[in-house]
Amino acid sequence: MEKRGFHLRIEGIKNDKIQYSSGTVTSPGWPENYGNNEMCVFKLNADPGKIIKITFEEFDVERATLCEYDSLSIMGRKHCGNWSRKSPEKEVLIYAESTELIWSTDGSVTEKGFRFSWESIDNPIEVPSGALESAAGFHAHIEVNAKFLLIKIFSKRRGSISIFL
Ligand SMILES: [Ca+2]
Repeated sequence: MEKRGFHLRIEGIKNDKIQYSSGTVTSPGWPENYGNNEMCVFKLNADPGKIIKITFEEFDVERATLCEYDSLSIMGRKHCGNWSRKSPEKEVLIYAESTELIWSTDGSVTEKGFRFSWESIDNPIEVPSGALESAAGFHAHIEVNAKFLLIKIFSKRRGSISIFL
């Protein structure tokens, strides 16, 4: 057992792959099936201030209920199967400048594996200041309309509207 553990650790160090800005990542041995007892880390580093967009082209990894045999971990979540519930979405956004994907396989049954490309993109959640200003304008507009509406209700119901004022 000790020998096996040592073997795995050496493979992990040997197979660490680091990419910057954009790239393509495949499972070991691609386009042939991946192997048994594999362990490697893919470290993706986006351009400064950007986030990571992954687009899967292929995903076929030994299926298991909890992906306990073979898996590709993205953001700490294990993925396996062949475009099944346990597989990743075709497009995955990682809201961070860098991430580590961990590939791990057990001692039997191999499949085709995976292939994806990735790129650095602007964070779509960040709202430009111009849009924020119009959002503030929209808010003021709504408030004016709401007051107008309350006045109309008030004039229809007479004194019964005091809770609004
Ligand atoms: Ca396997």
